[in-house]
Amino acid sequence: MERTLVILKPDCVWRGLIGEIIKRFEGEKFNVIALKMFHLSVEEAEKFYAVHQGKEFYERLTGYMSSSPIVGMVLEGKKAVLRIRELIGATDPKNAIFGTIRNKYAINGLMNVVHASDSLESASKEITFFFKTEEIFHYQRREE
Ligand code: FUP
Repeated sequence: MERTLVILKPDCVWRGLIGEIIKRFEGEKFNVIALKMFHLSVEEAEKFYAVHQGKEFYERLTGYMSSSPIVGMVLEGKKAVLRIRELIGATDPKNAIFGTIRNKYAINGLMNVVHASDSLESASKEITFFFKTEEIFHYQRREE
């Protein structure tokens, strides 16, 4: 089992897509094991996206991510990091494969509905950024 960090971005929240996107993840047998709403400060967004510091979209990205509430969650499941990245699709919706979340819902390469960790290493760092150990749970999926 792997864990990955997912953020439902401002455009997901303000368009009322929170439930829709979580439904997609749960439908693919991922368990939501932590869930919280945040309104990041610019400084927090800058820290979270520090890896992109210096890129031309950095200010736009950190300004956007701190502009309104977001939802952070930890998803658990088999090959979660890779499979969630496949489910969300390419950064720019023009390049996202048909049927992926970003292909269906993203407005553009910035307002692209979801963030998901891109490696096990970043998943671990990003989960720690948003959640304390005691805010993360574990349970078995039962279908009955
Ligand atoms: P992704 O992992 O698919 O979210 O994409 P990146 O880590 O490359 O980029 C993180 C975020 O930066 C994107 F979700 C949106 C923003 N971004 C842009 O606004 N323009 C770009 O050209 C690339 C990324």
